[in-house]
Amino acid sequence: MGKTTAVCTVSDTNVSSTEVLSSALRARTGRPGRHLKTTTTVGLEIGEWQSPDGQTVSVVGTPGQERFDLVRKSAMPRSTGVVLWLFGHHDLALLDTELWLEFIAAEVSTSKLTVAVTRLEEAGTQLDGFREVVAACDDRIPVIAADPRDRNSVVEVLHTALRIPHSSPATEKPATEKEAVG
Ligand SMILES: Nc1nc2c(ncn2[C@@H]2O[C@H](COP(=O)(O)OP(=O)(O)OP(=O)(O)O)[C@@H](O)[C@H]2O)c(=O)[nH]1
Ligand SMILES: [Mg+2]
Repeated sequence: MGKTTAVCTVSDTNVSSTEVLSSALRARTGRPGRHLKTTTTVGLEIGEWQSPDGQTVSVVGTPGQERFDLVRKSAMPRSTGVVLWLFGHHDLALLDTELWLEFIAAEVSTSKLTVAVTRLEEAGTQLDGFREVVAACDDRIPVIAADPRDRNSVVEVLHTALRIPHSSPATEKPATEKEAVG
């Protein structure tokens, strides 16, 4: 959780919004939402970020709800990096992690995956549990704590997702366009 927030926090341009009121969604589907927020994303939201070496990175937020899996599946394959944003302050966070990894691994190579965990401080927990679950899927997947409201934190996630070395960003080869999907 935190995808929409992260895209808006880091984007240098206006982000096209596909947020709807959860109550409107509930009224239409007749099903209660499981999330605690008043809005949820139903399509792709696209922002732009300039990487330190001058490349334009499209930052794409996807819907988090299961019913929109076709939208996620359409965005993931053509991305350079995929970020799984997880809600750390949650009783079922580790199970959630396992299920999402299974879903994503069926769609794209785990070599382009990064896991970002939010609200760890509120949960009073550590990354260790998440690292264990992620390593069982692929121990090369980076796992980091992140706050989508904080630009530096989201930039760190993007560096990790795009495998940009933190110390020498200028060594990256120029490419026409990169894409990071969350
Ligand atoms: N306190 C706190 N709030 C957070 C943190 N991360 C996200 N939030 C808040 O939690 C909410 C997250 O909402 P979104 O960014 O809309 O999450 P999303 O992943 O886009 O959700 P869906 O589109 O429904 O899948 C926002 O109100 C954020 O401000 C965090 O680390 N700490
Ligand atoms: Mg969203």
